[in-house]
Amino acid sequence: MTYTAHTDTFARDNLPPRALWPEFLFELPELRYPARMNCAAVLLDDMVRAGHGARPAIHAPDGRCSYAQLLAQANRIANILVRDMGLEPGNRVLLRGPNNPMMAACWFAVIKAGGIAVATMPLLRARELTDIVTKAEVTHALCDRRLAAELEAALPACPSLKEIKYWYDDAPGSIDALAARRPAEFANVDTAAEDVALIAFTSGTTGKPKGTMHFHRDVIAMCDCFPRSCLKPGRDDVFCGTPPIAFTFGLGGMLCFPMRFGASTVLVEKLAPETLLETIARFKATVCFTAPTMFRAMAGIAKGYDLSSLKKCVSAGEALPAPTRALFRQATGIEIIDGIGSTEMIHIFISHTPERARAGATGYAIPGYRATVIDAEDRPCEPGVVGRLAVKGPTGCRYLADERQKDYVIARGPMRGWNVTGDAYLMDEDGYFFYQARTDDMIIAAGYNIAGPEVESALLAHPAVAECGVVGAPDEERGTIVKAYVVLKPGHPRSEATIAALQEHVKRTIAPYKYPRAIEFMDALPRTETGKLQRFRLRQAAAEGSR
Ligand code: 3UK
Repeated sequence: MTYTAHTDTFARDNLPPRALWPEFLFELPELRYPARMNCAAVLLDDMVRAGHGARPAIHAPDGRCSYAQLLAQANRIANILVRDMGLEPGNRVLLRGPNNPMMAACWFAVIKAGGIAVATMPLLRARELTDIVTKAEVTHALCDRRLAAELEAALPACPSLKEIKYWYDDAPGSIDALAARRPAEFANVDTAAEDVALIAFTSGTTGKPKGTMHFHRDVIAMCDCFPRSCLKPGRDDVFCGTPPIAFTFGLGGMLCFPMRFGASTVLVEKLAPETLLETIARFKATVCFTAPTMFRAMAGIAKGYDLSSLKKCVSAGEALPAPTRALFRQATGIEIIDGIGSTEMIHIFISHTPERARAGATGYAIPGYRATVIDAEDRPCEPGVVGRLAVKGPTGCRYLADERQKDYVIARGPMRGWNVTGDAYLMDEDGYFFYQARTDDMIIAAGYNIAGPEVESALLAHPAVAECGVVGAPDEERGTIVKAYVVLKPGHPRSEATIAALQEHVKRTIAPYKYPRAIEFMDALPRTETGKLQRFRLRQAAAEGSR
């Protein structure tokens, strides 16, 4: 490893052993980065130096700021971190806030000062914050005042966390107050490209959260892969969307991608389908990042909004069902760009351009990455055969001190160094990848392997269905049956007749043995803050026989 700027070597000391690292590929010339880089300097200082200073960087409901203003604010906060809070390069800094301009400025400030950003989802509770702070030995925190309560509740159990400051706060020692008095210049810490820049915790549904470590180089690589080859943004693009900056999907889409291309981003704290549509209309947004359910909800009400500015949409986090792609295209004329990414890989690695979209497929391995499907013994599957998705590229999985590293990265044999995402996929003859389910979400009913998302996709094509989730439910007679939890659109009765109609519809759409023998109606489905369906909760409900 090359020169490090970290005087606090915690992150480096807790990287997985080299033998368990994934293999990294830097086949594209644009992915060969210098040995030293600070990714915040690349995304901010270098852009201002290149003449983007006066151009808009962030739009928010209470105003906008230019690249030069964002740089100045990030520098002021970096000065606070170093002078007022005693930050040493390599210290971990918790960031806690919704998507707003201060959250963005603080993220850049931490990275500029050589700190390691540990951004957290706004809704996390004291218990979850404690797990993260203790695991990453977080020393400092920058937090939106409105989210102080849970952080303070966590403090007694977080002895490593000694320095906290709040923003959007009137107190004399707040970030806002101090920033006004600190210089707008800052000498960036000259980090190595292989110094850890951020630790992102997985929005894991079970077990202790896993911290994934990403280098400065990885942040720039995520900008130079998916956006460059699939999204192709330009400097006049205005990004908007829902993923939190604390989620690497949002870190890329809502902050780093627009900055890398000299474009701008709309940061809005809370977005529902209506408010996201209003945001697009009000800020003339051209690019929208969100999850499949949001696209589906927006399609239903898009008519009432002026979406003429919108050109490109990116869906990730969950599989994009073919009916949702079709509904959104009918409503807006836009062919959604689907892409699978993960916190471990930092961002999207299989996707497509809008022109090369295929219904039901996530896309192909994007330039810079390779992907394949393997069987239980790590052997490549033939096209058309369902197996485990494996990928490698310029980014990859490095868990912070975690035994589970060997579950994500193959440690031996001919596939050594490939990242295994935990998804069941098949690849067709053309190299397109078709999502089936999470490997552990496959339903085995009457000896058949059934992928819940395929049944969901079929149900979603029925006009009565707003949302649905399909899992295996224990059944005395049959072992396991397919069970669907369905949220109906307004005006459709929760009746036996509706159940029968939905079952008939599925039998006509896909192989009849896959139809849901049980259907239960719900007001809403259980989802994570990142928009993912919590299938384990549906499985629990099914196991408890909540009917
Ligand atoms: C699932 C998808 C089918 C899949 C993420 C884009 O979701 C992100 O990261 P997470 O760590 O979850 C990863 C898992 O989510 N998934 C994500 N996208 C798709 N399944 N089609 C998709 N398009 O199970 C994957 O293993 O929360 C997504 C960028 C950055 C991210 N962190």
